[in-house]
Amino acid sequence: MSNSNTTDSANINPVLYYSAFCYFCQKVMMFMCQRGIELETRSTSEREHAMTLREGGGKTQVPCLRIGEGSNAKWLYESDDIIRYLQANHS
Ligand SMILES: N[C@@H](CCC(=O)N[C@@H](CS)C(=O)NCC(=O)O)C(=O)O
Repeated sequence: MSNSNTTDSANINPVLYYSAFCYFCQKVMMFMCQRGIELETRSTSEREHAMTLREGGGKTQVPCLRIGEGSNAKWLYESDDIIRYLQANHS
């Protein structure tokens, strides 16, 4: 992953935005469970988290993995891409 900062964003615990009713979120969370990957998760049923996701990532689609923090944060959508990222960085 290219990053012009000295901070390695892969080392910062990502945050998973999800909805309990979303199949694609379940798929990501099942993968995490199988691999023993524990991340902070935020449900978009909480308005605050839904707004943060929309403002940061540009859309309310879930699942979305926030990688890094602040203005350096990357917002990774698409369950398959999230699983690939976790496989490479957190397995
Ligand atoms: N191709 C996406 C599909 C994700 C998707 O369709 N998410 C739905 C919930 S199951 C969603 O967030 N819909 C509301 C929205 O896009 O704002 C993936 O694999 O992650």
